Amino acid sequence: MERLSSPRQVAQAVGVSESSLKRWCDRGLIPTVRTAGGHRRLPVSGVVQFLRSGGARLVRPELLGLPTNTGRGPRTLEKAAGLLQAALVEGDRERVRRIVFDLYLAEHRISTICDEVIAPAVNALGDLWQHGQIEVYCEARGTLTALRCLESLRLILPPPLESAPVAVGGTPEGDPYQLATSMAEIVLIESGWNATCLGSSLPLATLQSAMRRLGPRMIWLSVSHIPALDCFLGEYERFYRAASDAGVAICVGGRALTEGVREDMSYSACLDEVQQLATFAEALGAGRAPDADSSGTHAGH
Ligand code: B12
Repeated sequence: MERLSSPRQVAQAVGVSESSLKRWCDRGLIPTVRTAGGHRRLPVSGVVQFLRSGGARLVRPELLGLPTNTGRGPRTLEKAAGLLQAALVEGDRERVRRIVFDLYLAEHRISTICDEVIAPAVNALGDLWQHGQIEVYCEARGTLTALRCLESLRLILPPPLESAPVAVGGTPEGDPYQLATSMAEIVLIESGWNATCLGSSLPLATLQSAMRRLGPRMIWLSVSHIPALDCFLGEYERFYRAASDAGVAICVGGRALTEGVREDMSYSACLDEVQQLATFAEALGAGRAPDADSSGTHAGH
């Protein structure tokens, strides 16, 4: 359900008069919808896109449901990465959201924020834990905080068009990791897809049922852990063949897909980062054959 604000709330949030705000709406700079009673309402996603294009600055972000002081933090990926790691260690949800939303408002793509800021910060928590520098609860809380932050970022993205191509995905059975597959979902939504992460630790047979019932044009699989390689490769091959017969693209990625494992797999694309997923998806969604070389994509067998 899209979050809507009144013109007064938005005017106060960006520090302009209601009449200036309505003029922006009349010029089509901010999308509006009407309530049953004919009152104007502004989807927060539309206001955020306007802010990203430099249309105005936030004065009272909390009026739009954004963290206090959003819009005043670092706008560069390098500065944000260190700050995010510290906020994740402390499990400070509002600070984590603010850092990530600031980067998004500074017009960084979500795929870039995921690959260059969130993933390295979360991975660093694992290293701190391994070296006895933080408790395991800090690592667990940090991962959960990052997941929640992605979820709240998703809520301020414009919803997919009805004509958007459908994508579904998840992680295979025995793989409990949630963050990378959630990143794939939000990155595809940003790229104009109607994407749904179905969950973690899913038997590939159930993904095959989802393929029949939900009619995706693409399925992504994030593989961070493979409990039994032979079993995975056998099931995966059956799954890939069914998808290929149905004309569904299979995009795979994740740290468990080492060179040796990839050699024994077929796929439409095997990708190392979610930025490459965005490039691949945008080409596929636009009906162009994805360019296997430009994004570092490894074309399938
Ligand atoms: C969070 C976490 C967990 C959580 C996950 C919780 C959750 N809800 O997701 C839980 C508690 C399950 C867990 C469990 C374990 N973990 Co753990 N975990 C981590 C941690 C801290 C972060 C992993 C993560 O989510 N990173 C963020 C993601 C987004 O980053 P990423 O995986 O690199 O993904 C990027 C790319 O790979 C790519 N990508 C990934 N998938 C896809 C898919 C597509 C389609 C595309 C295009 C791209 C793509 O894009 C992403 C963004 O850039 C890492 C730390 C580390 N340094 O890696 C340890 C780590 C992976 N875990 C480790 C260990 C040891 C374990 C346990 C064995 C601990 C234990 N004793 O029980 C268990 C094993 C569980 C299992 N069966 O595998 C070790 C692994 C060591 C090794 N070499 O094998 C690590 C490295 C920690 C460490 N330094 O020791 N873990």
